[in-house]
Amino acid sequence: MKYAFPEHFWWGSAASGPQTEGEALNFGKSETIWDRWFAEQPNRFHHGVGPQNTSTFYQRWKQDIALLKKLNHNTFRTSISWARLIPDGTGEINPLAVEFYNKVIDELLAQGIKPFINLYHFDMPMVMQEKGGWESREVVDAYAAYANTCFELFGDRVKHWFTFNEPVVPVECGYLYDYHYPNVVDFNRAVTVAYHTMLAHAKAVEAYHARQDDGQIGIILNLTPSYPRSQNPADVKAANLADLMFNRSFLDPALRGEYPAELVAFLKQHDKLPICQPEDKALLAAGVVDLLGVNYYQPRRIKCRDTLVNPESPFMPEWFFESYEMPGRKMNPYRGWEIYERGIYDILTNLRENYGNPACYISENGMGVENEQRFIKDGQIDDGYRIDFVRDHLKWLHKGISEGSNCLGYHMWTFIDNWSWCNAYKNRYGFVSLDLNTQQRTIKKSGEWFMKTAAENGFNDQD
Ligand code: BGP
Repeated sequence: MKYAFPEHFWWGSAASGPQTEGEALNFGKSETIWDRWFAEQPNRFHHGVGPQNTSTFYQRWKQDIALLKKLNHNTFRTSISWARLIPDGTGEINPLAVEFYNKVIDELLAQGIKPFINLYHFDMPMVMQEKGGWESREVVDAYAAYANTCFELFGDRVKHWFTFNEPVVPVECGYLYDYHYPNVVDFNRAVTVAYHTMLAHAKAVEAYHARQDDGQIGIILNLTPSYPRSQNPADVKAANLADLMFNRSFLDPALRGEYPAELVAFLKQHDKLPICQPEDKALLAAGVVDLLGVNYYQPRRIKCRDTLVNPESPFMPEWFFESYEMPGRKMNPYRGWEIYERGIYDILTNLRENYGNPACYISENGMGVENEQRFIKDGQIDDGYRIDFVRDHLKWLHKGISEGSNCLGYHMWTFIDNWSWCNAYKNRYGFVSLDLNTQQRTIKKSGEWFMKTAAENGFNDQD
């Protein structure tokens, strides 16, 4: 069977500044929370590899964009580093950063690749974190000013903007589960961080719309669908709550301009509402996006709790549900994530049926694999498993589109093996492999498959 995609479908991949640029403390860039955390606790990073060099995009941008072109990308997402562009968080602009991002944007356009630019990818400038990070409204305003600066500087050429990538991640990882800096475990503070992030988002959207540029602004959310273990009401209730906390807490304000009443009632009941200002409501309403990016890696399987909560333990989402390990689930053992291709279709269906079928695209999907060197054949990584992964997800995406979903593209995470936060270079995700010693780039089998798929705007089952 032939899986053909709509005309002008976006084929590409996603990356981020902090995971690719390198030169973390050079050319005028100031520290982010990642640079600081690595300096303080290098042991928290796989093999002690930090964010200094990542995949050297700051030097090799031209070569990398040539590779994007070779892979037949018509679109590519990366992010601007706030700490590089405005090293003090507010105020003076770093001219070297302007020069760098201009070169990247211009080269992408010259190669026929539309730049999709994200403004924040987990990379809080340290000076801003010292002011309280997303717990502070001052930082919300500073972010809005930074966003506006980006629109001013690059908006003549960039027509697809994103305010945040996966804004729930810094909330979960930084303020609930001790996976990221600042390693806080505090539900109240997590709620404030989540709320202020969406206020910052709304300010940026409002500012962009006020400019009346001929582009679009969106947000990128990791919409991990919540599947209950069973239809038992206790399991269904548990899954619904997980969905409210992890998905709808960002999806509803982004698409409807307000929080779900059910979530507000839940927070109120537990005395966890953030401090709101009277003007916030109108601001949130102005934050409705033009375009939604959907990152999809894995489903979230949920069951009700089997045990009572220790009332002395910190208040956590898991007071209300547990994750469920479905027997027979298909796993990516390296990342520890379930592979459930149909999830992509379920997300699109939910958006179509419950959110008015917004313009959206798959902004990340991918498979991180450890020790890929073992798959080298004739000098190239023979990653058939990744081809299967992409193809099987694309089939479900295709079905969603054929049923009317307004899904405009598919971006793979990621273009070239890059630095994955605390996992550093443990799991490789790229269409292109990276030799960390020589910085040599080599297209993998999956890259070749994608090259053909993008050129043909689809694939045959046998491809
Ligand atoms: C997403 C992030 C990316 C990327 C990817 C892979 O959550 O947006 O930055 O890293 O996940 O996950 P990981 O790097 O944790 O393996």
